Parts: sequence; structure tokens; C-alpha cells
Amino acid sequence: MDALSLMIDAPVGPGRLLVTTGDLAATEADAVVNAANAELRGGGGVDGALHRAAGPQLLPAGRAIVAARGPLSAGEAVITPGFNLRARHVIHAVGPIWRGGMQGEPMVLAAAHANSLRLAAEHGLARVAFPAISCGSYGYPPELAAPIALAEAVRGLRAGLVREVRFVLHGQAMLTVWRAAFQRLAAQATDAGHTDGGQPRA
Ligand code: AR6
Repeated sequence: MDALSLMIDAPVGPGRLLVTTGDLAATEADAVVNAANAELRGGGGVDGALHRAAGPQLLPAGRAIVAARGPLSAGEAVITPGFNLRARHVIHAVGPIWRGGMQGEPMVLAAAHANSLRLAAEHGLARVAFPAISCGSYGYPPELAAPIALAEAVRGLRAGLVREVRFVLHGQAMLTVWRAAFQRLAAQATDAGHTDGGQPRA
């Protein structure tokens, strides 16, 4: 299957969940979520791509936040403008570093997503785009991250925190993993008695 036919576009609660491949740094949204580090000092991966596209103002904006409140704990999120990005804002979320899965990683990954969505809601931002937080240098296995990320997106959409959550993933392999997790979530929702055309109604 090609990437287009693997794409997900589903109604969830009053909102919409999308999963696509693409470049988060070129994504139009009210906010894009950065897979950041605790010091907001920039880095590689999606963080590097967002900083390059946003321009040189993004780094000092993050540094000012860290100077004022100290480094972020894993699972926390803060917001800056998007500067030259097509997204109006960047929500910087720190995912967990994978250490085998018994160090609270699932809870921290869920918190990174939930706190990002809460922050978006507090700022009245309706359309939020996420990367696969922690699935690059932080080493989180995508098969284990996808169900957590999707469950938090579904929860936020159903709660009406935001109107649209989009996952913008690097590569078709990642999209295939997210799609399988989405289908399992939809099947669980159907088993639980929710019938919304098979879409997650968790
Ligand atoms: N658009 C969408 N996804 C991307 C892009 C892009 N432009 N570039 C990379 N990815 P990572 P982490 C994917 O390493 O694991 C940074 O140095 C990538 O293929 O960006 O949370 C930070 O400063 C992977 O699937 O984030 C931190 O120190 C996913 O985005 C640390 O890495 C996340 O990979 C955070 O590590």
C-alpha cells in the first residue's frame, strides 16, 4: 500500500484525527509539537528541523523560558511562537528516554501528549500537529509509543480540548505502525459497545 492509502482521517468525538507522513516543519497548524529536550537547547531530528524552519528567534525564546523556570521535566510542555514556521506556535514537549519500559516511560509519554493538548486548549489552539515523540534519538519503540500517543489524542479530542490532532510521521514504516495501533484502538472501542463506524470512541 502507498502512503496515501495508509493515511488516517477519522472523526473522533466532536473533532478529527489525522495520521500522515510528512515534514512537521512544513506543516500548517495552530501549533506543532516539538520533541524537545529538557533545556530547550535545540538538537537533531524533528527539533533541528523545526528550529531551522522557524529561524534564529526560536532558540532564545526557549532559553528564556528555561531561564525563568528551570529545565523541563520529562512529560512537561511549554509554548513559544512559531516565528517563520507555517504553524503559529510551537509546543515544546519533552518525551521520555527509553530505558527498557520499566522506568515509567509509558506514563511520561502519555503526559507529554496530554500536557501538549492541555496547553493548546489553554491558548485556544484548535489544530495541533505532533511528531512521533521519543521515537527517534530517545529510542522509544514505535510499536509501544503509537497506542499511547493515539489514546491521548482520542482522549483530548473527545474532551473537546482541540478540534484536530494530526500526527505527521517520518516515513511509511512509521505510518504503518501508527495505522495498526489505530485499528486496534478502533476495534477495542467497538468491542466496548461504541459503534461509530469503527472509529475510536474510547
Ligand atoms: N517531521 C516529522 N518527523 C520527523 C522529522 C520531521 N521533520 N524529523 C525527524 N522526525 P526525534 P525524540 C521523526 O529524534 O526521540 C532531539 O535532538 C523521527 O524520524 O526528533 O523525542 C531533541 O533535541 C522520529 O520518528 O525526537 C532531543 O534531545 C521522531 O520524529 C531528542 O532529539 C522523533 O525523533 C528528542 O528525541
